[in-house]
Amino acid sequence: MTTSSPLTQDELKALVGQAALQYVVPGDIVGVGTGSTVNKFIDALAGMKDQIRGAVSSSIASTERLKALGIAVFDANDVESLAVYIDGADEVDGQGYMVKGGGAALTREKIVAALARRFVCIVDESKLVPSLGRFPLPVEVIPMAAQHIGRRFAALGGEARLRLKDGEPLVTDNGQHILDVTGLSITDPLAFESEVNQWPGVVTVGVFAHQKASVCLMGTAQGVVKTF
Ligand code: ABF
Repeated sequence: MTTSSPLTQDELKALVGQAALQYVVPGDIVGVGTGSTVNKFIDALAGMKDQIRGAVSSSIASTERLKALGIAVFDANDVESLAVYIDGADEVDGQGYMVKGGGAALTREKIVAALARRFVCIVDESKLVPSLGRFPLPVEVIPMAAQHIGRRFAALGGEARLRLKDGEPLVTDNGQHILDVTGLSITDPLAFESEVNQWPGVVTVGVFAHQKASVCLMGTAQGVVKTF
């Protein structure tokens, strides 16, 4: 009996990217996230681009990929709401709470997610966690506030590091910086997001609890599982 080799993480991402198409409403404008899993969705979406009006994108990177595939990209201000937002995550728990921002696009992701009636999270099985906090928490900050915010995280037992790119502080699509915070145990994602969101200098915290996922498609060796 031959056993098939386990699927690679890339193949799992392609599986869920394709599976997310079932949530796209023909004739609609689709909310599109950021990251390598979403890239698989974008590539699959191109196969039905004549059935949609276009997309609202959450990053320059996704915008460029969408346009290169001939999919029109609308400004978020051009729409009042979206039927669906498709995005990845760095961590997702069983209730749909997520940690996002590994791709530095968390602010625009949260903005577009807030426009959507349904948030479909697409992940490979490595992203499912019992509770949030294993992945270093991304926080987009106004640069002048970075040290002060880092001290506030230290008071919570966290350690904040400025995200670098080529040895310099990474600058987001919005011109801000990112702190990655380790050592946190996020037992109440809603309360944590509400608390950190209102710290002066915080642009966006990478906990998606108020904008949590309503559907989660997970790529597993057995195929795509709808975990909720
Ligand atoms: C994006 O997807 C980010 O918020 C998150 O960090 C990333 C996950 O990236 P990947 O799909 O490449 O694992 O939405």
